[in-house]
Amino acid sequence: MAEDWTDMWKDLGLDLEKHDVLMGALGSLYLEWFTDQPNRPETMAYYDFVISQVHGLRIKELLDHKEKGGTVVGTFCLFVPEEVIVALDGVAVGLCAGADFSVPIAEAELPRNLCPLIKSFYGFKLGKICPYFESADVVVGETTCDGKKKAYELLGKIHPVYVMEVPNKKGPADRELWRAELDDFIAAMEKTTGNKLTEENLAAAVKKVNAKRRAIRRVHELRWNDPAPISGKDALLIMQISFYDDMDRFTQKTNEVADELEKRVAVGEGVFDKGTPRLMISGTPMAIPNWKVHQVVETSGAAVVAEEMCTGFRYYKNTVAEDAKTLKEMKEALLDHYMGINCACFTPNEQRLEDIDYLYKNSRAQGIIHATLSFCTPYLVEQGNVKKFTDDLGIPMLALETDYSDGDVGQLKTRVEALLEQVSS
Ligand code: BJ8
Repeated sequence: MAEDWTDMWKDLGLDLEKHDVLMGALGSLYLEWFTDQPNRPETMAYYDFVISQVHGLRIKELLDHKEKGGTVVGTFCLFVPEEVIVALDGVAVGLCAGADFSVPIAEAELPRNLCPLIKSFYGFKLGKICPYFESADVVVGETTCDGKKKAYELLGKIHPVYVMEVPNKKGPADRELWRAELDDFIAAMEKTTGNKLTEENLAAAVKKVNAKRRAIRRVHELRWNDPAPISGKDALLIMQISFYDDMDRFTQKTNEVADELEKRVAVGEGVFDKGTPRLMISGTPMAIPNWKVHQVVETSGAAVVAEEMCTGFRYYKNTVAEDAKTLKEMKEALLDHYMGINCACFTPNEQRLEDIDYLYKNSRAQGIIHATLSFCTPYLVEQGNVKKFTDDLGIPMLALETDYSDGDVGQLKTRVEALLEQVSS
């Protein structure tokens, strides 16, 4: 019989009524969009289990960790150095930020014309519907965009928040700023966790996080084959779950998926027919349960074979150097890694175009969808650079701006179909 987690949710102070509605909707959507995909890799059963327990067993694990003296740290951005959190015996969890359900709750306090990711996470806290939020000892925010920066100010009034200042450029002075921010962050996390950062615990944490990044990369690169051995939707799901799950278990299970996919590739087995049109998606991150664009593409006769986004290539592209010996060298290696994330919050951000080029060619995509969350100024403005770049190379590109509602699904489908006509002509 399925475990009843109601008492745990009550103890966390969740609004049970709202939480039930959310979980009911998530469950039906998942069944409809994921479990019925034809010829799914068998190893995806683990991720089905994780989703079935996303607010149950995993939350129990986090609470057990806290009971043993550990810390839970909530995050929303790749810039928060998870290696430091792990080294100090903390668990980093990506907080709920991808559901339309919590957006109207946030709109009681936030403007309507604001990115849905921000409204979603703020609504989850305000409405008391996210057990990850309620389990987090502290939320670490960042100054990557104005909306988030100001929302953390409000969030700080209802939850413990620590904000890192992320530079806007990548010059020497910016590196200095980020170095000071990293030092302050380490000091703050040492205080929160009661542990001290050492060469040993940081080296072990770097190896652990690198192993996770490499496992995801294995799965994502196997999609470069034709036929793709796994759907884009499942590859995105694995990426999204990487922000929640126990790290060692996730790495092991994701390597098992990669092993299965390698066998499929060896015999030419795929989830789509060989020759199915291949699209790459580039843009803002897609937090659970934001699967809309992938669903539209993969029900329109195409496969998503790569994501140039933080829930994709930007996360696993680089690992942190493992050969640093002293704490000082290790911190420099962390700086190198984090300054290498090509987010649109930087200006200029030309290296993102190199990433797009690399991923497009290697994944053997035939077109690009630039997908941006509504009101995300950095990515919407940068879209112009991407368009010019793809036009110069003769790459078909579709620019989409969308939110978490399903009101535009029909229109998205029509536009994706038009892109596919262009791809196959
Ligand atoms: S490193 S992409 S995760 S900032 S919240 S910028 S969508 S308006 S999420 Fe991001 Fe870190 Fe960069 Fe990646 Fe736009 Fe919305 Fe801001 Fe957003």
